[in-house]
Amino acid sequence: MKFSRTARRLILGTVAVLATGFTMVVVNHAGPASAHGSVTNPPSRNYGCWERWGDDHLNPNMAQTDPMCAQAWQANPNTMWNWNGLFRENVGGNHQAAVPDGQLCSGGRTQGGLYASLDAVGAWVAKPMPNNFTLTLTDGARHGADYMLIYITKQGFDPTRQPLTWGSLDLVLRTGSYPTTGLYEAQVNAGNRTGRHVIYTIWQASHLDQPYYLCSDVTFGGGGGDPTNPPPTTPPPTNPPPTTPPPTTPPPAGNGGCTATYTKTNEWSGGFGAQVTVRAGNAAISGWTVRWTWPNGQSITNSWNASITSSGSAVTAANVGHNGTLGANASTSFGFNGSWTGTNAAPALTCTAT
Ligand SMILES: [Cu+2]
Repeated sequence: MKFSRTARRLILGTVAVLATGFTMVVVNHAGPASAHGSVTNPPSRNYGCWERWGDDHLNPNMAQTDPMCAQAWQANPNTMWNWNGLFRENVGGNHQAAVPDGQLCSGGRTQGGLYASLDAVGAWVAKPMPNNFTLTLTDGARHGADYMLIYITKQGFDPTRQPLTWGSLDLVLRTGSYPTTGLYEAQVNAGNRTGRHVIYTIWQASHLDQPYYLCSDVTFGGGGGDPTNPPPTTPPPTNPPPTTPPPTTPPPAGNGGCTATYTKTNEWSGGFGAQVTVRAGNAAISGWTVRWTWPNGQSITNSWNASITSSGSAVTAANVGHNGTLGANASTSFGFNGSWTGTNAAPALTCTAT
């Protein structure tokens, strides 16, 4: 059996938890090394914070680029190290009785309130998703699933300003059972929702009466964008084609260099999502910086997997702790959401390796 990157980081997390002593006894029925699970795509709040910042959680840039993760790390790093332990037991299927309004993302302040910071209302980094998507739950303990219940916030609800309540959710899918493979996928249809939403997943594990309560922040395309803005009078196409198709073969980079490729992944009225792929040249690199100037005054609202600073239209995106080292010809990516008006053309990128 091989140790995935996740497993290795989990072991590091275990060391960190052990170092804090008694906390682990309170929050883990079998210790983090036994690994339970969470929704990994679209990432749950604490899994996302762990994925983006786990190797770099003291980075002061987090407060600006990912403020909700910053407050969660500040409240208790174990919320992230134990991203797979957000469960209750013996609920008997009465989830709404066990988990009060305003506490949905912490499972009703389960585990002694270890996950309370996940209920904080604000601009959690949201992943752009198509309206039909595959939700993935990763279960390191292979508990299986009796079912998953997948809810999505109603159109018009603003998770950046309103606490999540049962009344703000629609149940969109109740799955059947899953065998103990450790990977549970569900095909989810978000209908014609647009803009920011929360996916709320309840995973009923099969080995015990042990449900997990998992919030994932997403944006849906197809129009709308910021829910505080009036809806567009002409609905944009549900799947706007990217204006700049990614090149099939990245241009070569010199020894020690890198290249960066911009792909607009989604666009709606006033907003868009983009991904930048960074590829090392013919030699390994230990860090990278991508720079560009927005051609149409676009601006970045939130980002992940890069440390981004802007000065006017000029943007500098540097690697974070976990994605700076790339082998020869290896690649990584970072992403962001932004806002635009008028024209939303792709910028020209430059990549500098260190
Ligand atoms: Cu478990």
